[in-house]
Amino acid sequence: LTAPVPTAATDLTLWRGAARVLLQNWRGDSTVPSPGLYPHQWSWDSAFIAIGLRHLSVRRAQRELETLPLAQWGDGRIPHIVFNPAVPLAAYFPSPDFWRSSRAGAALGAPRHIETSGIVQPPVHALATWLVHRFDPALSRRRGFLERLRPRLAAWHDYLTGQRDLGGGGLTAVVHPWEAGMDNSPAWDGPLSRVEPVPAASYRRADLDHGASAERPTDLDYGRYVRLATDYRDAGYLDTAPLSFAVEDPCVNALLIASEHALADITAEPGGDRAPHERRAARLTDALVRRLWSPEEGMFLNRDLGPDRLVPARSAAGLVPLLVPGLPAHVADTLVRTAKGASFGLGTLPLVPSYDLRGPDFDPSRYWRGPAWFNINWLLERGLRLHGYTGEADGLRASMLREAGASGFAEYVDPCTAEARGTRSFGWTAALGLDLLA
Ligand code: 9WN
Repeated sequence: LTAPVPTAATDLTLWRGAARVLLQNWRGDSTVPSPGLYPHQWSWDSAFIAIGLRHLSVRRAQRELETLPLAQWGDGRIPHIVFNPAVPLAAYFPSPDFWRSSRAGAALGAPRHIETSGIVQPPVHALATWLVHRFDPALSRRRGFLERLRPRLAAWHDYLTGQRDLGGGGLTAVVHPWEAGMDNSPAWDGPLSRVEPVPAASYRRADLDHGASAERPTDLDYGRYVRLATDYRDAGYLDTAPLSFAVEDPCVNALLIASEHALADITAEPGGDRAPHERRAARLTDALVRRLWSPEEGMFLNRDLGPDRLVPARSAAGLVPLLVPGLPAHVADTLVRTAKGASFGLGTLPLVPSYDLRGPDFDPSRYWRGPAWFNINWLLERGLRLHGYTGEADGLRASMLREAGASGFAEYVDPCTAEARGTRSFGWTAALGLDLLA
């Protein structure tokens, strides 16, 4: 153990509970989000988990972040799932025999001996790497932690800002709802409506073995997810192939900007030039505001690159840019006002919901269509602090600490009652709880 164990009784209970989850979900060189529902390594989960794991074991946190890019493809993409070959195929769908990465992705340099998915997830990795480094710089230097990760993180960001600038406007785009990490957000309903679902009988949903169907995406959503993933795979995972789904997401881009700033720090630490990364972060920030800011809604929206227009759905993804350091002050202030308003209830509800409480499709239990998620609330807490909203940040922190433990480290909770939803003993809920406690 590298962190002091807290002395206050309630903190100690939370600390013990969170530590238990992280120890139980550890698989030797990375952490599973949940042993039943998600039994492999997930990309953005690993980054959030490492941020919390550093308080228990810096070595494990470093290992978590080092393991993931071992599965990086030659074109720079870090896959959204790295499959554990010891887990039976039927345990999770889509399984490695669906993605067939080592064959279908061969031309793009997919690893030959590790099976992965072919899509990506939000780039939280450089941010996590920098936070883990800073926690114990001496150990990090001794192990060459930053040296090993820096070129891989740079290639990852080059991929996202290069090949994935599908709209040509200076932002990165997602080609599947799973890539944004908010799988069934109402923000995808419009863009997804153009996608022909595959027949339900052509695959088996393993998620329903572990999760209540009222808390998971619908079969219609799944039919469309599978269609998109199949088409992408059959086109050899090429981003130049015609894509029926391409969206610029404010949360993904905000995380890319935060991570690009972290990459500047990572580069400067051994004496490298931070300027190219700072310049890229500034360009991305300009593009984010130019392409995704909606003054009418007082928040950021998704841009659907098919018709090239903003999607009117108000998802919490549109508040996450609050964590961008160079955001114009009037934009940051407006975001906080929106978060505190009737749509998102910051300061009045236990946690900020994933979707507008007053939106036509709001559902307090169904996954990313309303429930509150701890990673999004952690990002907002960070953003509030960054822009000087200390009181709001303190309130959100206290609430997250209370609900993380009370919910049994739930995957998500009802945003109004804080009742647990989804799976329990969920990796990033435990990790980020631990991080807020420290
Ligand atoms: C698909 C692992 C992942 C998270 C995502 C969350 C959920 C997967 C699924 O679980 O997605 O990637 O099977 O539902 O939406 O954010 O990374 O925890």
